[in-house]
Amino acid sequence: MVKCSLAMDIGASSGKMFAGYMENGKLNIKEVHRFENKIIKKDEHFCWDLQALYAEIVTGTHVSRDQGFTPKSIGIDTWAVDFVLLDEKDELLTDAVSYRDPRTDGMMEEVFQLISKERLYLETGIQFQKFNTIYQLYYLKKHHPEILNKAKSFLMIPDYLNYLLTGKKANEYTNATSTQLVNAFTKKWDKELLGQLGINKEMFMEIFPPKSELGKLKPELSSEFGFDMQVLLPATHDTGSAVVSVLESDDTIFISSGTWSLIGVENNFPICVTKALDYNFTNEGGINYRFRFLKNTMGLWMIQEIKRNYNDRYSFADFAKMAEETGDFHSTVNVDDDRFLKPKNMIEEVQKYCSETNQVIPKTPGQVTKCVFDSLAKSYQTAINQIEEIYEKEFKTINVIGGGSQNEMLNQLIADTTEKEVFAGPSEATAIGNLVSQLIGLGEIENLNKARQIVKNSFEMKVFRSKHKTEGLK
Ligand code: LFR
Repeated sequence: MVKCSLAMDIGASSGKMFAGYMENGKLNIKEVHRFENKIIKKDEHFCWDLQALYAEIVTGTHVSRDQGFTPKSIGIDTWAVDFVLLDEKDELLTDAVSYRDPRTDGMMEEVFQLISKERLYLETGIQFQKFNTIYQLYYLKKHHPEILNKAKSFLMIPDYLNYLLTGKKANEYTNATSTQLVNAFTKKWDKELLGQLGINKEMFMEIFPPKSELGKLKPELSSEFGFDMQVLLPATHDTGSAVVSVLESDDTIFISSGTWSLIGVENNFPICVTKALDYNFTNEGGINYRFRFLKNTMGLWMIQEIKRNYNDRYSFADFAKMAEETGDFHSTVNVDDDRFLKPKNMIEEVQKYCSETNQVIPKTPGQVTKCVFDSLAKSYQTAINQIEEIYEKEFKTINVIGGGSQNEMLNQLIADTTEKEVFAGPSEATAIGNLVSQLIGLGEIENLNKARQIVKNSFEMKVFRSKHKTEGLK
């Protein structure tokens, strides 16, 4: 039996469990379980199926044991902003409504009537997205005050899954910052903001930073598994865990590429200058109270939806190949337009956009995906220009991490568009970041710096250089 830690990394489209352990100074990871995650419709709302996700955590833990691992600890990360509310008996008062549900339409503007945009930004450092928790809670306040009145505990998705494992209720720091309700300087719930919104402050739990030990499994679970393990907090916001795996360098911009593309740099302090507000950059809380200064831009969600709209006839690799073979096709869309958040049919939405903007309408699967890839690269370029403008400096390299880093066509396109050197990998950055945070918590890795060196030495990276630059050198 190999002693390990388990990382449960749940994204919007799939969940994966990895067993990780150190061997000869390197981190080994093994995928032990994988499953699909998707949004389901419940009472007119788009929701996540939390009971199914919990069942997958239990299954994955059993499987890890069957594959010869003895887990010492487990850490869970998921997407951000979504939550559930519990009543005084710790029963669920709400479904886990997805951030893609239109219930928050118009809520941001209503909140701005109570608290100015500038003040919200100066205190929280968080970018404005209509689905942030603050606007979801405001929707409840407006349309279902009876639910908010009964709520005794506010738990975000990983907090709730941790609660099911341990019986302990706590809010984890990195994910809590995505609510836009945590003060960027005190790192605590901003009671003044909550007061102004008229939202019950008492339901928020104590905030614990990554690397904290939450507790052991509930007795019934440890007897079911036949072993006990610690539930440790990684950065429970997946992007927070992913960025633990980036190259430590002052010259590098990261792109965490998955359902979303998160483009930015890491700092020791939040940057809340006017330009950052104008460009809608965020300062999300990270491990060791670092801040991710980044822009949330559209990611592979559009491709995931296009794949679904073609009835899963093609794989992601097929799409990349077809796009590459498409050749001369140059229509692009503004990927960050809200119309692409949850359209009825992504292919039709892309076609409609091209038609409305008098461009050639993409018809074949290759044309549709080439249009999306080109548009993504264009949006990355804009975000990078904005970072360089705010920093008043040029960054030399880009580190693409996450599942999207396996898309060689997109990597090359990023290198060609930005004329920067692109380092691609690790593709499992989130699970790796989750694991090394646990290992720091357990005292098996000294600190974050050491963890980043270990990641760099343990996983391969591919380099992509601009074709224009290379041709210029010949
Ligand atoms: C990525 C991510 C982003 C967050 C979005 C919605 O998976 O966590 O960081 O803005 O999902 O929660």
